[in-house]
Amino acid sequence: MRFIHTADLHLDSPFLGLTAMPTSLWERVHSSTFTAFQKIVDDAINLRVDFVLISGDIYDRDQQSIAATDFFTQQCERLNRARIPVYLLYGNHDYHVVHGTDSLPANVYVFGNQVTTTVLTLANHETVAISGFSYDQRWIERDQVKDYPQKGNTVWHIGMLHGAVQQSTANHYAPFTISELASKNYDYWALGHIHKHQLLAQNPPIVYSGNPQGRHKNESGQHGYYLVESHGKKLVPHFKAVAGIEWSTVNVTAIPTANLTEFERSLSQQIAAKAKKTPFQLIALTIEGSNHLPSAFRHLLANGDVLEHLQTQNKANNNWWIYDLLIHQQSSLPSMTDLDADYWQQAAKEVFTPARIAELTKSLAREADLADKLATLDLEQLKQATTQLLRRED
Ligand SMILES: [Mn+2]
Repeated sequence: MRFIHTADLHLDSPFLGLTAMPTSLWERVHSSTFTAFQKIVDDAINLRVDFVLISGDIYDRDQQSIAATDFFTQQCERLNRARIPVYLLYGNHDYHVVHGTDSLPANVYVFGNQVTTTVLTLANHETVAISGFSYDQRWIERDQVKDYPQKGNTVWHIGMLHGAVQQSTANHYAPFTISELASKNYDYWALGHIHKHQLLAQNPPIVYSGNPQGRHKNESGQHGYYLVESHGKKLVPHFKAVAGIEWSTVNVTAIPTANLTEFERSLSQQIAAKAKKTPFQLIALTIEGSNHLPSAFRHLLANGDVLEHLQTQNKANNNWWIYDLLIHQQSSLPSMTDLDADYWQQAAKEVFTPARIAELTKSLAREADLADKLATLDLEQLKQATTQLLRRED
């Protein structure tokens, strides 16, 4: 048996905040969630897998774009023509009350809002039970795993679940424990929700596939899917990268030079040496040691001119795009007077409090997932970024 486990396609993610990008690159970035899933479907067909599992968050928003639904239906139709069944459930981003197959092709099995189990018979007559459920609301706070049956008479049993390991507080996404999953005696757990691919356990594999395409800087590194194959009585997952765009950070050293052109050339050379060659890199450039630069250079770094020059010179580059430039905090900023510094510290203490962030979170909670992002915000990082921004206004 051989199957594909994917999740969190987040089709039609908006990729906000990438400005100044050449149109052709922007189009490539904007279509990358589509391209990544298309590659998965290509692989499914070329590798003749027995079936494809999609563990939730197929769409980025509960109000899906027509472009996204049309595209997804077409890709399922390709799998249908290749006689490859698809098993899917909806997660916290695309939650809704499921009616039948949601007008998808006949090869697609859509899990309803209660845990159900369906059994597939493979060409070699082996039986595979697959259990799962779809979200009907953004938050599912009740542990759903107790509704999943124990493994029965089938040769294989796979659990599909969009959820997160139970924490001490804020369990909004079908919380579970690893031992609880293991106790079902299944052969594989195909998880969705966490976007970083990882195995929570080996035996049996309890696996987050991650999203096939990172959508922002916090989703850096490789993204793809798991190809799962039977080896005797075990199911073994192999990670396959498909993302066409990778978010990364590159650290470079500010080397004092005679003029700005040389300075920028030295930055470009360091990036060329350090950036991964493939796939295409969206780079946040971190500059170290800028306190050794002449003040005119430091000013051009801080006010965004250097970033703009690097972007302009780099327009035709096929390997990377620098979307942000960060000056390493240590002694890299123009000095404030002691009085200013005192006021800043005092204001920062009052402004960046968990209570204030929580208040802001509430007022913005209608934005899907924003509440979660803000809840996990790194206060120190926010403070640093804000400091840098404020000091650009000189
Ligand atoms: Mn997701």
